[in-house]
Amino acid sequence: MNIIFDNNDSLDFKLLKSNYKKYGLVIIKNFFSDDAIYESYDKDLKKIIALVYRVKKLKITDSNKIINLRKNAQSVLGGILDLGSKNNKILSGIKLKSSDKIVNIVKALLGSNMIGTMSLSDRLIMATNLKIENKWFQNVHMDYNYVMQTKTSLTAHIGLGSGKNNGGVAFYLKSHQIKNLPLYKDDNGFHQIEKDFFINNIEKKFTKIEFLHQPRSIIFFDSKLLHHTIKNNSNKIRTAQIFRYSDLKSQEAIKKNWVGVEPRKIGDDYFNPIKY
Ligand SMILES: O=C(O)CCC(=O)C(=O)O
Repeated sequence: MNIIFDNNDSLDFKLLKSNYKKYGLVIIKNFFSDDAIYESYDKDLKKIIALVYRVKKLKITDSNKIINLRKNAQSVLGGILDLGSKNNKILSGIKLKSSDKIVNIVKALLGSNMIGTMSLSDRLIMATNLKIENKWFQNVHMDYNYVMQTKTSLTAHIGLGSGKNNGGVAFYLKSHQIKNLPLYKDDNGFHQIEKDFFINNIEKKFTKIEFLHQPRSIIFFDSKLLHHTIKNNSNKIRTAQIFRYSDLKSQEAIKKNWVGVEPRKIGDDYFNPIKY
């Protein structure tokens, strides 16, 4: 099994593709070991945090800047996370999303030279070890249900920041091959897998791997691959950026006129849209 690669190995796109097809994912450590576009986005995120501390009068009860925002200024942190999400609104983030380094691998994995993205599909994560994070905890799911448009699509999950091994993502290898997953929507609108099916047909049958957060790494995974968040139990922030890509030439995308899910409301708290 070869799922985890290192950017120091010369990357063989054919090998990446055959493993991606088989297991539903490939992970490349140190992918951004020397990458000005990545650095620029990572720096911008830090600058935005520094900016809000300069210009807003924030209550300070924790020395960690992001934990402090989570504790004392939810809407400020929500606004920052929203800048990197649904869809990314920071130019250095948009540049990273469309950088050749990423897109060339996406083209190879999806087998297409016409790559697009889906509405609502970017997500910036700054996960602390606070209990409130449970609100955004992603239980076992596939991304396709949330982005739609086409199953010929993938998620790129990028490790940012400096914290390491502070939570991460777990994947059920080969689960992208499951047909007709029985799902229901829970009270929060999340797609849950029927419990018995999950225990008997997923937990018992598919191998799970856990990839703990590593800055500068990238994970490419099929949007049908089942995965879940691993909680951050450390006092270091887990900063990650998710970008999603699709094959605009796929039959499904064309049939649907490329429609995916539509953006709903703005802000971290979807049920309380910002008032003007
Ligand atoms: O917590 C993570 O990094 C994974 C999040 C996730 O699975 C998602 O947003 O679809």
